Amino acid sequence: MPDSIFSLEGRTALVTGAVYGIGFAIAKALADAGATIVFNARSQESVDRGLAAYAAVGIDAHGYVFDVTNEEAVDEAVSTISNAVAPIDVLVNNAGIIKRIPMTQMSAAEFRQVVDIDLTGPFIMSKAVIPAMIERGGGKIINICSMMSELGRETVSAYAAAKGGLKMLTRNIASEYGQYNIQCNGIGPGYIATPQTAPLRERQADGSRHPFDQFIVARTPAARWGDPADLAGPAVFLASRASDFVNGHVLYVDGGILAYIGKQP
Ligand code: NAP
Ligand code: GCO
Repeated sequence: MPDSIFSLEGRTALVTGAVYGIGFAIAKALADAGATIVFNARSQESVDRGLAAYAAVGIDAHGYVFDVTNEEAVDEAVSTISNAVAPIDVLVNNAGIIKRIPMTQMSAAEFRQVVDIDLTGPFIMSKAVIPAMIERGGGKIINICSMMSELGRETVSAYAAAKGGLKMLTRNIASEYGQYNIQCNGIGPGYIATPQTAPLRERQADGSRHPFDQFIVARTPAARWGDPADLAGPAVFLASRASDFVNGHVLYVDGGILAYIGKQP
């Protein structure tokens, strides 16, 4: 329904790192709402894999090869996309990595790599698209945050620092550019079943569930891991006119984890 406040007809969305996982699910949701989809990956092989995946669900997506930490490549890609496809109306900063290493065993280089991709990448991407959004009268930026934007846990110091920073970058972009009708919000997924969390869900040698798998199910009121499709509605909401007065907010899509002390043993 083009006149729906949730419609993305006529809008172009760039979702970073959206060949699979959460990024792909969000891009599919935005496409289903009418958006033209652009995505990136770090290799042509990955882009080709993504194009095939989108085609398989009827989406004629546009794929570009660039690393979100490479400012020159990002600036060139945003310019190319604007000319070859359309100016970017919606940016979803999804690309991200995690390293699960006890902090005292993590090298500074490993820490910097996580922060560079998960925090500096969204800065570089947002800086690249905001000037044209201002010229065009507005835009939407959605940063994919995390439970680790609010909580810590063992072995994820770099990731938590980056995602905590991403929450504040979200608030600062909202503060600095809200006057130009740019809304910058976050989505904070809970524990979602994707390749990134596969190690936390692997079956044990005896066939039992991974202890972390059991922990998350006990810690989640919904008593399940999230599916990437659970993020579809929140993403469409934050990309659409329906959220034009929502700014600097992180929408947690976590099945209730942040509200819950956890099931008693
Ligand atoms: P994923 O399965 O590991 O996918 C991450 C994607 O980002 C991959 O396509 C990856 O491409 C891409 N990427 C990584 N570094 C990149 C870079 N420098 N430039 C461009 N693309 C890059 O992760 P996911 O579970 O879908 O998570 C997506 C986002 O949600 C991440 O920001 C993650 O932190 C966040 N998140 C995940 C969960 C969860 O439970 N899964 C929960 C909360 C937040 P390659 O294939 O080339 O590596
Ligand atoms: C971990 C997980 C989490 C999820 C997500 C939770 O090792 O704890 O990977 O960090 O990826 O960020 O919201």
